[in-house]
Amino acid sequence: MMIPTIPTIDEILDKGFSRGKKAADMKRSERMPKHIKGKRVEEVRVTTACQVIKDKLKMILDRTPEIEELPVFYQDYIDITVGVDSLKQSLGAVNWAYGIIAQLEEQYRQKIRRSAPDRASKLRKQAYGRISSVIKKISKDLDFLDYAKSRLRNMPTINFDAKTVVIAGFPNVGKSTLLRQLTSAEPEVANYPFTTKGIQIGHIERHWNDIQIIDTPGLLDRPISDMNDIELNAIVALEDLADTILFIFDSSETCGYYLENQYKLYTEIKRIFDIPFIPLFNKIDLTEYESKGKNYEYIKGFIDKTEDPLIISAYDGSGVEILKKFDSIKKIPRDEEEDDDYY
Ligand SMILES: Nc1nc2c(ncn2[C@@H]2O[C@H](COP(=O)(O)OP(=O)(O)OP(=O)(O)O)[C@@H](O)[C@H]2O)c(=O)[nH]1
Ligand SMILES: [Mg+2]
Repeated sequence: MMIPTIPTIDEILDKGFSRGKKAADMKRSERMPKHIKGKRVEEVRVTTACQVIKDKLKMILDRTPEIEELPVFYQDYIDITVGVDSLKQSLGAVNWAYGIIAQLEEQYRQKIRRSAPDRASKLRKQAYGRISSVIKKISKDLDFLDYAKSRLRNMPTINFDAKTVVIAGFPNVGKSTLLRQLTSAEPEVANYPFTTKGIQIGHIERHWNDIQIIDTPGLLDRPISDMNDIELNAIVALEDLADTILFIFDSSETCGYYLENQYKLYTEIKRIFDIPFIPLFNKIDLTEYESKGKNYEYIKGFIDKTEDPLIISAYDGSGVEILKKFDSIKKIPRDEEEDDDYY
């Protein structure tokens, strides 16, 4: 998705110059007075090379979508992954090169036309030198675009019409396990934190409605400004996509984090996002909560502090209970179209 295949500077120049040479050879085989032909050959060599190079650059610009026209989620995703400013800067450089090559094409076409026949080939060489140096100047930008292409290759495909549940919580609490339970998606599950680094999506159908369930990387209870890029993926999904947040607690604390810290994150996220929440206490099978044994009071303390929580083990078939909660989800309108139309 997103960015087309990016040629290297050598590919661009080789292609341009070899096509220029071919066009010159063709011209040379035409019947024409000699003193005119020499100049025509060089002229066509320069203009063909420029056109081929311009086409290559234009292809990059045309096939890369306007970043501002993308849904906000994609803009934020690109920003976290490669940086919107860097991407724009590199595209700007390609556009700059396109403009300069177009100028050189026109400039040298005229110069060669007006030159003495024996100077034409010298002018052509001069043009080639200048073309090469322009393309070499955008070498780093082409490298960056190629890097951006590979980083954005796995950009998730979002259905912006579907009602969307975003699963959030501390690392290792069972978010991906739950997504696997609820949908046919197969996110990686592992017994260590930060297994999920990007965004995973599963779909279910409820009463003919598509519900999109998004699994996110784990969050820690720290300010957004201290979060790493992996965590920011989760924040962006909450901010741009969530119609409901399914917040997972690990009631067994086997994830390695205290319920107290998990609860702090829960209240913090609740404070930031004005979105309905479904709190869910997971891994109850690892506790003695149900038999009212050890730690019962401790866990109950947290359960009682949350509103209408679900208490489950993602391992058993507790999906139905959760799905029922999804029936009341309402799509939250987001102001993607805050542009000119209204003014
Ligand atoms: N016993 C038990 N283990 C569970 C339950 N849910 C998840 N686990 C285990 O907990 C570990 C973490 O599960 P994941 O689904 O990878 O957790 P996550 O929240 O997606 O983790 P990150 O992506 O790293 O943030 C895995 O070893 C799971 O098998 C549960 O209900 N009961
Ligand atoms: Mg995960």
